[in-house]
Amino acid sequence: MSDDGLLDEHHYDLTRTRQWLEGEGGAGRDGRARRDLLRSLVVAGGAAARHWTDRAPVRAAGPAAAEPGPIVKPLPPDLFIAHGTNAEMRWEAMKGKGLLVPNDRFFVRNHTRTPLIDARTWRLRLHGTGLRGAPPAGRAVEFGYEDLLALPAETMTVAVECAGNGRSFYGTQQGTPAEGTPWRLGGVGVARWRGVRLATVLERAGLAETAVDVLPRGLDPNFVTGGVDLGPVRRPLPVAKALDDVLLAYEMNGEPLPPDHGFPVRLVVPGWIGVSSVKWVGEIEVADRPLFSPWNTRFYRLFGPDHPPEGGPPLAEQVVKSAFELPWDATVRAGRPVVLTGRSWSPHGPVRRVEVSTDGGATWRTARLRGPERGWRRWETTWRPDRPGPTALLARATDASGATQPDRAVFNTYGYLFGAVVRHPVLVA
Ligand SMILES: Nc1nc2c(c(=O)[nH]1)N[C@H]1C(S)=C(S)[C@@H](COP(=O)(O)O)O[C@H]1N2
Ligand SMILES: [Mo]
Repeated sequence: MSDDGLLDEHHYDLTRTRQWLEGEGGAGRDGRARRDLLRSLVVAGGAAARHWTDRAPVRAAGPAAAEPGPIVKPLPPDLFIAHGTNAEMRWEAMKGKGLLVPNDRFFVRNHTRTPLIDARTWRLRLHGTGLRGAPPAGRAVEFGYEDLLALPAETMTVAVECAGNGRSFYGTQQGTPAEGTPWRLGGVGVARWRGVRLATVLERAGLAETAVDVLPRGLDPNFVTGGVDLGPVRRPLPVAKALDDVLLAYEMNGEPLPPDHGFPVRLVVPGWIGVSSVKWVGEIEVADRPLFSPWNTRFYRLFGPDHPPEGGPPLAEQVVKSAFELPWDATVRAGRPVVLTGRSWSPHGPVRRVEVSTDGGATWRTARLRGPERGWRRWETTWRPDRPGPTALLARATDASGATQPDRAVFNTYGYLFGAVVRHPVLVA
């Protein structure tokens, strides 16, 4: 049914990219001319998404007063940095907090806007050639919200992190700005997700032995870029990963999923870049052949001078990162001890060591690791700043596999996977 090697995202993307280039993949409803992949990054034209214009309109919030914003929850400036349709968590908002990021300060990454969906009429529709049923179209199976709640539930505490988290440092720290939302380090959050294993739903829908890929689609408005309608956010997953540890989550930190985080149901795909965790999922295509969408061909692959001209090697798992729970450009008092706290995380395994420099990287000390690791690890170290003036705080984590944070990240046009040590500016006064 599935190639276990496809559990590894790097291997998965390499395999799928090769298949795409060789014309093996199913075009299906997501078909795009393969030459598009070989064209420049910003495709000017294309017949991509005519199919998607028949989608149901988004239900607007309440009576047609003011047009609702792209994000529904309040975004107080002490908790968030606004970036258009996205909102970044301020790291100082995690100081003194437990392991989990409370829902009121969890970052939001919307390609368009948060749809308001009525759980009573919402359906999850599974269809495609990877389900047992009459060929060639397969059959459609539907689940309502209550149907999912009635299935065996599972809970997992994992991070969701945008592949572009840290993107702004390609510009500010390395002098090579990348296009896209200029996240600092707040495009990540850890929550306790509860829901049904995607495996359970796939099995109940009649997963065929021949199934290869699943393609979840969001119910948010179509993503239009450069005048081209690319359809709803959707990104294929190999069946091996779908059956392994993917959750169809309906709860976040003990509450029903908030609208901005995917109500009524979203995917949570542990260890994989954030875009895999499709929010507001309404439909899952299950296919007996590889599937493609702009989100695993045009976007979320590595392009640029240090990468092959056609793009790639594509995105692997996230990279090791660290952040201080401190305002950007914080001021600290000279001559007084200050407890520096932060968190580090890795997709490869537990964080084993965190080193901190308070003098711009000249000398390093080892931070104390605190509490359990779930999603990330908290740490702290005491610093007694003496000399007044500007300095930079640096934190560098190493995980159990030996993976650590380099001084520089290899540039890519879209600024994904910034894993280098970040220089956090601080003023000693
Ligand atoms: N339907 C849909 N799913 C989506 C997105 C989106 O715009 N639409 N954004 C993706 C991206 S790029 C990320 S990083 C995560 C962010 O999840 P959050 O907004 O709950 O933090 O959702 C993913 N799922
Ligand atoms: Mo993302």
